[in-house]
Amino acid sequence: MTNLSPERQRAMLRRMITIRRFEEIASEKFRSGDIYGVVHSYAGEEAIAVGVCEALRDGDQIISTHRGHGHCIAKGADLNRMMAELYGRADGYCKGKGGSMHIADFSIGMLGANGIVAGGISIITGAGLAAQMDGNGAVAVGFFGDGASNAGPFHESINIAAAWKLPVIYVCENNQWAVNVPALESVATPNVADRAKGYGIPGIIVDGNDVFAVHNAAVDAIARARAGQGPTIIEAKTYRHRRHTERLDQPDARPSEEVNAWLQEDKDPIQRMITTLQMQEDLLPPTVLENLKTVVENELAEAVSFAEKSPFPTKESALQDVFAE
Ligand SMILES: Cc1ncc(C[n+]2csc(CCOP(=O)(O)OP(=O)(O)O)c2C)c(N)n1
Ligand SMILES: [Mg+2]
Repeated sequence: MTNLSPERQRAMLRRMITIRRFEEIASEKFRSGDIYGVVHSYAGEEAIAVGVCEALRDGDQIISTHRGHGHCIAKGADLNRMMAELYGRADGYCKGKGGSMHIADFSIGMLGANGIVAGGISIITGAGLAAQMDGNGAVAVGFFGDGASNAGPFHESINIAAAWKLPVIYVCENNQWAVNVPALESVATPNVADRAKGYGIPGIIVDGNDVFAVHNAAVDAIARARAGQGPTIIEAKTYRHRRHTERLDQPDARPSEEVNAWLQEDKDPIQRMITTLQMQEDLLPPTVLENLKTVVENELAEAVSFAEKSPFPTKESALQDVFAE
């Protein structure tokens, strides 16, 4: 349960639907050849980005992964510039030269998606150290996958963050697979959060498809970090709806019964939130839900049209922005 106001709950639902529709459109436009590079869909994991980011305030920072669109949207990134970047256009976040895995917006505290698995974990630990040194009360949140939790940066970063009591929240999105490798085969403990004991910090396991459970866990971990008590690992159990990437030649090793079970309404994070809201009188009348979906649809149609109208970067711009001034 939650004590969030009805307005905030509806705003969270709207963000989750925006992420889902953004991903559906990105998949479609990838298949039609309009989007270049790669696209890793966040569909099915929306409750994690939205539940956590709703607990943050301005000045807090996050870092993302190769599966980064949901984190960008949850932190308030501009949909037009995101879509234009996927389209490889000059008005995109990286002027069309980065694509899906390089979107960042420092003005909203989004330090970037990242193509290096676990690469973001050390960067966000540095952001936590900076916040501690500045004494500004800000926190830093690092999102990463189950696969990333087996890489060196996870262990090195969390060790030092725990020793120095840095204000960092490590959010493991355990979608149970790293490309085609099941977490059960590659993670030595049953839960990633169990590893927190080894660093002397709390390790919390939540249902990552329950936006309120995620939000409550984030509120507690953030309060702890702001109070100078150090980092927390939150492990959110979830599942990705689509295969690892949209690339057409990529196989999906996941058993189809397993995938189908996670696609059902009772597991879907958006449908679950809608059901919860509708159980409370007047929180989400059908007309309000329809209206909300229409607003999202219009925003995304506008983003696609913005991307389509934006020019490709010029040849001359290829070597610009390579080195810092
Ligand atoms: C350092 C590094 N090694 C390998 C890869 C290739 N790679 C891309 S995504 C991925 C799996 C990541 O799995 P996980 O962390 O669970 O995230 P998920 O894709 O499930 O969200 C791998 C191995 C990479 N990008 N970077
Ligand atoms: Mg994974």
